[in-house]
Amino acid sequence: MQLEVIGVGGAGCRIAETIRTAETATQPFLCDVFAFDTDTQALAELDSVPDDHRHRYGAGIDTGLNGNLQRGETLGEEHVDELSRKLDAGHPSAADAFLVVVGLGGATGGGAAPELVANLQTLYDVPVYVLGTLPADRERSPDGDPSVPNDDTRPSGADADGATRPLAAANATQTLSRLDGLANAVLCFDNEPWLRTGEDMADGRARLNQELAARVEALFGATAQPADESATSAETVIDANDIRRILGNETALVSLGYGTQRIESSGEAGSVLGLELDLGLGLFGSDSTVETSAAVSAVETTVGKAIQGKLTLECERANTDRALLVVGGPPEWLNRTAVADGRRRLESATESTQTLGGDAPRPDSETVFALAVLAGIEPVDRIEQLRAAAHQSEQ
Ligand SMILES: Nc1nc2c(ncn2[C@@H]2O[C@H](COP(=O)(O)OP(=O)(O)OP(=O)(O)O)[C@@H](O)[C@H]2O)c(=O)[nH]1
Ligand SMILES: [Mg+2]
Repeated sequence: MQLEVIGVGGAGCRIAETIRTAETATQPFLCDVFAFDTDTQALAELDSVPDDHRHRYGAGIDTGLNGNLQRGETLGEEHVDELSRKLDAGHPSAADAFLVVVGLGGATGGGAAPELVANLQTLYDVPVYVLGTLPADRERSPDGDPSVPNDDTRPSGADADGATRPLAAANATQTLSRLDGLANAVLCFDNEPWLRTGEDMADGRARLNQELAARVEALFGATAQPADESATSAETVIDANDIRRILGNETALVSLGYGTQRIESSGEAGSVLGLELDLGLGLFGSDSTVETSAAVSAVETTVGKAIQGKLTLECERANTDRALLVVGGPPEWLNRTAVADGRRRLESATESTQTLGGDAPRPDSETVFALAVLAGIEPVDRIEQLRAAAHQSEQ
């Protein structure tokens, strides 16, 4: 599935750029990565987005919108055609889907996303997904998290690194409502549980963005046509249609689970470090064979982490409408039975009858990974919490 990724606002642009760096040469899945912001400096701080794929918009605004969502929405309306036209510097018509990436607590990204998504829906005939981060509680005020010292020396401008964003929860819930019925699906990443104790957004965001980008790569890279034609193809291929079916068209909220396990392969055929049991007797045959139990165990472990471990948005797994499991790694580690068992495990955890599974061979990789996509997970406690916080901030 070839993706056109469009980051809008500070978080959106940084995450879009991190997705770009997570793409591998063997599993290309990106058409283009664009970065749009009202904040000159935030845009200039990006490293790898080409100049003609970055665009600053909003005359007279230079430092972002300080969380003023109403202004963000007005600007989004006024500039949506301009932003959409900027895509012509890339290959939007070649995309199988769009991914509009925003920090839902802000004003620039959150304000523009609904307009942009609606416009892309009219201009192109492919799904438009949103990838949105939910704000952390500690952004509300410096003492929102008791573990964060109240540091009066911090800048008070909402967009300054480490500053508070008292409107973040209200912005997030409003933008989510506006996206309802416009985006085909909304992939969510909840910042709060991913930050460490005492860590603020500015300190933790690079790590969070990498965690998120790894999951995005695992999902969309799984459908990539291998750059090398001779590369091993999957036993059960996941294609763009499978992803479309699971994500759906009804603005379902989507959460991603992920697990990896490093496997130590010497790179020599038939020899796998850590399997000294072989003792040179050739017990496991030749030619890059891997002991079945080791492969089964690696798949089981990563699938367990993907299903039961920390999700990008915590939810009641049994509420999931549709689910997809991708198990990837060197082909000799992708034990078919274990991969099929993994899918059944996902089916039973989600109690969903619409569950798909497939594998993603990565011949040169040194890890086995599993990615679980849970789509249609509402109601979500965290969103209700943000609604309550938004309500409180309005009083
Ligand atoms: N995961 C992640 N979240 C971020 C990052 N930067 C900001 N956020 C979150 O995104 C929200 C919005 O921040 P920005 O993206 O900077 O806001 P913006 O769209 O630029 O809007 P304004 O600055 O208000 O004009 C914040 O409240 C944070 O919750 C980031 O790099 N990664
Ligand atoms: Mg900003």
